[in-house]
Amino acid sequence: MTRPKIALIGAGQIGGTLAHLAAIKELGDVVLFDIAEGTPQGKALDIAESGPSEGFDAALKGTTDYADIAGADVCIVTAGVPRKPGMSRDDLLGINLKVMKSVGEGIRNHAPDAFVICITNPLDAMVWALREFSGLPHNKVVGMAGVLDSARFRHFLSVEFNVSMRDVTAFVLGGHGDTMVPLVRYSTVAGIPLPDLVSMGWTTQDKLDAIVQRTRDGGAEIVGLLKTGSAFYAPATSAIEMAEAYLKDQKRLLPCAAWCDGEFGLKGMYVGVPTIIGAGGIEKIVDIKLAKDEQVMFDSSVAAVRGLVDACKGIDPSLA
Ligand code: A3D
Repeated sequence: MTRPKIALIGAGQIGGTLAHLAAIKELGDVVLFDIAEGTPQGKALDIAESGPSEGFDAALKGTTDYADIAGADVCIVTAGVPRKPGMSRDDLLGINLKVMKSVGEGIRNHAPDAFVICITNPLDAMVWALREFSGLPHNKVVGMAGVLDSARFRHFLSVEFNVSMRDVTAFVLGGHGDTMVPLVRYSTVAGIPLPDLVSMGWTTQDKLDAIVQRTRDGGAEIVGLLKTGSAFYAPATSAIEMAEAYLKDQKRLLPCAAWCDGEFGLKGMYVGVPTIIGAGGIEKIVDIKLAKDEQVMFDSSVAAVRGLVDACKGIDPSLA
């Protein structure tokens, strides 16, 4: 039996971290692709040389030739540009849309059977465009955002409650932007919902509101600190969690930007919703019922995503 093949399109900050994690976890052999000659080759060799100390068996190859991703089981896309301080994710739209066109064509021509995870921002619009350009089935193309946003929420909650983050579950839905929807009601410490923990005096509503806002601003907080780019460790870890769920048929329930065709009352669009990921890709969208205030937030997030998709159609008429 051969090892799975994982193609990473974009060998920048997230791409390099993805390659290192995939190798350490022995998820498969890794191909790092980038247009910047030398970067993918250099990172692949550097990571391969960490193998003897770490003790992993995985082959790593760096390339600028799409032919090398042939037959990939998973493609994770980070190609494009990240934010700088003062920029919103939406400011990246024009540049990254062109990148999605070339990446989509590369995947269509060389790895049409792959499970594709998009990370490039603005996420919900880019995963839509990548699906359009690649022509792959909708259940095999998904965006990573909810796992990361939920992980940030979980981290902040575990610090506030002084409990292991393993016991904190949290859910963030909607688009990956300022309008994302952290679902307080569905977030728990070992099954105890956050509103109950407020009633029990574990925290106050004001503190919880501040954590929700910090989660929404989680990406900008890191951009502000780094100044030269955006977060990459936690984004890479989140995408690896999704790739592993697919490769090992784990049937994980993870919030992802998935194609909704009726679910959540949406007809034909990508947005962050709870999904089940297994060997069939996105095997199911878990259509939870939202409370009135949650629905209002979700609707405004959906409207923001629709605006970005319309902007893509305006820039590239082939998408209209
Ligand atoms: P960076 O370190 O700049 O890496 C991007 C790489 O893409 C560079 O090495 C480029 O050379 C390469 N690239 C550019 N154009 C192409 C092309 N046409 N084909 C192949 N490669 C190309 O950025 P990064 O790794 O920090 O971030 C990558 C993307 O992820 C950005 O768009 C970020 O905004 C986004 N991001 C998303 C999240 C989410 O949660 C969704 C979180 C963090 C970053």
